Amino acid sequence: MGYRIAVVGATGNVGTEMLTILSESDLQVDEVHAVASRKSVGRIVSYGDKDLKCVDLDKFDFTTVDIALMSAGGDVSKIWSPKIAAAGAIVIDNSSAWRMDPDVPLIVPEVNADEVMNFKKGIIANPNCSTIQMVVALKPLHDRATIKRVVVSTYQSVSGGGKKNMDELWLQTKGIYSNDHFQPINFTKQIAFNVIPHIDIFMDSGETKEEWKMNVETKRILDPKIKVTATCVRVPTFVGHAEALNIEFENELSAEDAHELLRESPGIMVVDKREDGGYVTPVECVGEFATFVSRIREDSTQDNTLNMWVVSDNLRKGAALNTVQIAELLANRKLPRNAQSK
Ligand code: 11C
Repeated sequence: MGYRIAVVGATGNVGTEMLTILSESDLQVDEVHAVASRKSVGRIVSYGDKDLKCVDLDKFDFTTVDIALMSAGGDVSKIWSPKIAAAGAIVIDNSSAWRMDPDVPLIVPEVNADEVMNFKKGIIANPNCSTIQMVVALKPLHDRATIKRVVVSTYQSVSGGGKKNMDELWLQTKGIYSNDHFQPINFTKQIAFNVIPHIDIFMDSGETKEEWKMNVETKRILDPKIKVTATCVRVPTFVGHAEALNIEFENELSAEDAHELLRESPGIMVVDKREDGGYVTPVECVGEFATFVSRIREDSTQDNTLNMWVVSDNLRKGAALNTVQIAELLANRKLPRNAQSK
């Protein structure tokens, strides 16, 4: 018997990707429900070649499903994830609401799959997109040479902030060509033909919450001893986040060995030819499942240190794909059906 799954936030950037990836997954699925806020009730979304009509979150009976894939934002998750868990379904939540809760596992299947069943509250958290692609790339290197410190600069696409941010980039870009000036709405500055070193709110330390997340989430998922310092930047691309990493190790690791190691590691595609175009850029990763690693090289200014470039589809591995992979992990570990189903 297959699982019954609800996708909550089914009309959003990530929700629609969850439905697509779920329809292509090996997961045994009997039923899928598209659940959304009241304003989207009745909207049609695609699940493979089927159409699903969105049903109202306020009215949906979660005792009828085994797993809820949530991508409805932190505020909705804080209210709804405990209610859904109380109805007996396991919640896999894409928001930041539960990531630091010690009773909620924070999972990247390639890195810490074994922690997935420790869901004491019935909730499992999906990390931030920029963290996921970084830890997938760091894990094999850490296992081999023990990472001490990572300095990361991100180049994050506007889709990380949702459809409204994609619309703003599009309209502002057109507006600049047609002299029809479009003031920033969702961004703090013009995003078209510009870059903005500010994602999420400012913290007391002066770093942004996106930068803080990369640090604390990496510690939780990979190793609390690793130091991470980040500068997160929004760039005018639609989908795909890129990251420049500088990684300092306890032990020696050559660029050549890192290249070989990464080539054999799960979820990673190494594209690294030292020639024109011998690396991956965000437009090439769109729709792909892999985390791409390019430009692996030794840092000549410091011992035991490598630089590399990491690119991934933030809506897929950074969000929907990782969530579906967590559901697959649960299925592989024989998650029982919802005990509250009649
Ligand atoms: C962005 N990384 O690119 C963010 C989106 O904590 O899940 C995801 C925010 C989060 O804007």
